[in-house]
Amino acid sequence: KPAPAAAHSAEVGASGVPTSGVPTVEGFKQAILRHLVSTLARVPQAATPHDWWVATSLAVRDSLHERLIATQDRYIKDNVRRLYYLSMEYLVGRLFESNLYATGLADVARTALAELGVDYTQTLDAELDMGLGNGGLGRLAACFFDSLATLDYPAIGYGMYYEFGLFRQEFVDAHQVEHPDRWRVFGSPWEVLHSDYAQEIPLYGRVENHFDDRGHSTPRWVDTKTILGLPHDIAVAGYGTRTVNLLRLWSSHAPDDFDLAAFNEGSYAEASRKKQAGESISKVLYPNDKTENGKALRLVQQYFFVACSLRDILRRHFRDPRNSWANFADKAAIQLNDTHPAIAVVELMRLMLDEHGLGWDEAWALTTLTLSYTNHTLLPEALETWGVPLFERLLPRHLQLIYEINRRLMQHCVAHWPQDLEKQRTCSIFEENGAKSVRMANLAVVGSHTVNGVAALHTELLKRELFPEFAELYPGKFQNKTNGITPRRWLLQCNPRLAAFITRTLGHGDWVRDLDRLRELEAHAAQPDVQREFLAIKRANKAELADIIARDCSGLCVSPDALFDVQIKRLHEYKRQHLNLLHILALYRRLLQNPQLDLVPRVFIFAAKAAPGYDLAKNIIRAINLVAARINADERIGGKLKVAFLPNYRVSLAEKIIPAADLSEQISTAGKEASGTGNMKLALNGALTIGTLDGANVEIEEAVGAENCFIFGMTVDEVAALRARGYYPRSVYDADEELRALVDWIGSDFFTPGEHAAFAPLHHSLLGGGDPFMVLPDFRAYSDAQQKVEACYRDSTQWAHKALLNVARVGRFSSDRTIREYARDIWRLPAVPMA
Ligand code: B1N
Repeated sequence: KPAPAAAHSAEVGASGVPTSGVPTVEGFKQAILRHLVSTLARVPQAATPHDWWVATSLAVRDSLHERLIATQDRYIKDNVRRLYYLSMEYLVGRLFESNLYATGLADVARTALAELGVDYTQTLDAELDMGLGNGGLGRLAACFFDSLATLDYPAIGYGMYYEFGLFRQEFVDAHQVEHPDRWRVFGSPWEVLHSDYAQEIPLYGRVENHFDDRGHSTPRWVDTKTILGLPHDIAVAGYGTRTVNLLRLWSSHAPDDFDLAAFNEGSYAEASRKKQAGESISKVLYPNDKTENGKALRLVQQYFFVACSLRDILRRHFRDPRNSWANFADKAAIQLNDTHPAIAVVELMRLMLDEHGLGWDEAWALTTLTLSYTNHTLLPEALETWGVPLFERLLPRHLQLIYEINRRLMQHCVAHWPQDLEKQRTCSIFEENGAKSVRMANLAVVGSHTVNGVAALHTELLKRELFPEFAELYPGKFQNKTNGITPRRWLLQCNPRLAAFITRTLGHGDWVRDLDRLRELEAHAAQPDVQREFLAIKRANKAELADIIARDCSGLCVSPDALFDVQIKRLHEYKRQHLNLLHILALYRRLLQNPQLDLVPRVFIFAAKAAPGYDLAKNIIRAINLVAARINADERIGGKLKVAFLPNYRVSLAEKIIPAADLSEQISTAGKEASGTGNMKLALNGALTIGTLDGANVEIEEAVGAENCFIFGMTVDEVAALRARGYYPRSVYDADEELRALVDWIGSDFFTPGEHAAFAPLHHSLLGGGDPFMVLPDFRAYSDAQQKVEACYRDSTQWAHKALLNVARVGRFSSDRTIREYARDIWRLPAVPMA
């Protein structure tokens, strides 16, 4: 739609985005005021920050939706091939600024709000994070959608519209306390509901055989209960392009007749109970990053959102008279984000066989031509399995189909390994140790044309350790796609000082859409004025973070001149926050023993949520909090060490910590972290990495150079060798006097006067519990690497040089690169640029 001439201008804004058709400041002010009055019924004088945020967001959404319609019209007209991304998690964070940047409205909005007398920062801080994910996996999906739109790939992201996202975390007496995240109780300005695309999803019931007049039987799924799925659409705009894609997130409801029947029988309570049961499916995100607990509701969630999504995909396909089953696999690529949507393999088969009358071979060919699967973890406890009885009760027809898929798979295996029962058993979709269960990973591998890992090392281990039989059975099915991060959110938006500096130094802002161009910084990295400016920017960012620390950590005062040592990620034993803690204790103890010790002042910054049922992780949080309290209050160490555990880690907090980090802690046990993406975000913002050879750290070291990061510790092979020899933490403990003192210290009541054995679970896991993640054997190497960090940091010129080289050399970790590779190698997806 052409914009009214008076309210719009065609020009290039200061942020470098073409703004043709973008409102002028005056036009945008009018739009904000119009939404304030007509949508919110508020006069400007009475408007709260939340009101301004909603009104401004709606004004931005006006441009977003115009482009969304244009994009979707084009896709429909050209009957384009689309990517359908199925993910249970989208960790989007805030949308206000990313939508401003993407629509080219950033400068206009700043000026407009200023002229209205409204504080910009307060306005964007009024937005609650859209926290529909646990961590890296969900955030990856969000970064991918930024890149998909930016690169003009037609894509729809399907997922769940949880009423409650990941819990809000508080510390009470150093304990983690969880609160529900009511992120959308007041509605979301970004959401649009299209009730005409609602879906009815059957569940439970039983399978009956129906016989035709010639005695042929066909199975029918009968006596099912019905759940209603409503699609909530969120526009995702590309940066520097007019493409706007969709996230379509489903909420669950009881169908109307549910209430009505019971209501008419005079049983209102029963009616409302059923209504609640219908709504419970999309109520809350499971907060168990990587521990599957076989809960029925989780499987119902998975099936519900997959069933809604596949029906929506088929509806769209068959709406076009040019389409049929013959070209289905040409028009749709469906990506499974881990095994969470793996039931799609079976549901797609069921739809084709039972509802569209296709034969098995054709249905299976179409299914496996369409689906592909990303594996995100090797941890055995994260591999999803569902008990057969549960499956039988929830999805009886699907269970039958899995039996048939497995029967054919086993035929294939027997033909391939006639003598090797063990290999046949390993490939089976059914696990038969005692209670029988369905292995979703095997189902996903068998039902997909491509399986990918998320970093080079992880993909190698995937082929070598997790799926060696499948790698042999299906050579060529496995690929690597190293993760990436969007440079829009993780540099341009979160670090405006560094972003502007890079643009000034390079003489262009092209790096925002082509991150490899950061390489041009290398030529400037040795210049003293460039280094000075980089350090000044880092210091300014650290000063801002210091204010947040004071606000969120009960007034804790930290100096922006100290080294900011940052570990921010989910709390997990394999990520080894407790290794970091041991090092903090080592420094503290060295200082107590020698108060004159010349130590570089450090602020240790943590942020991490623990799964609510993960007791050891919660004990580690408590230990860090209580050690922090003791150290922060100890005047003997002259403020040389501070420990800040920021509560409620989330995307919007990461955006404030990452620009202020000097050192990036990536210290997982080798072989356990599939990739990591925080490692990429921190390096991109000029933090040096201290890390193990795990996940994408390996590729980060390759990219930035071994001399520009601090790699330490056992390799995957060394971990395996030690385990094979027999690892006894006691022997490491006995051999290292300092380490022994530190472990004993944790076991003592020193940090919890009056409370006995507060850290007993942590202490036990390190020693008596066998130290499953090999913290002790990596401690000395870690401590030595930390001393190198310290020496390097004293020479600020050298430090700035290395940091700048990190920024210059991590361009390949842009999710734009990742998405181009998926589009080329897995999805065969052409870009469709909007004119
Ligand atoms: O996925 C990220 C990787 O960068 C991380 O290394 C990896 O740990 C993370 C079950 C998961 N793997 N598995 C999960 C999340 C939720 C859940 O319910 C598993 N998350 C990862 C992106 O590739």
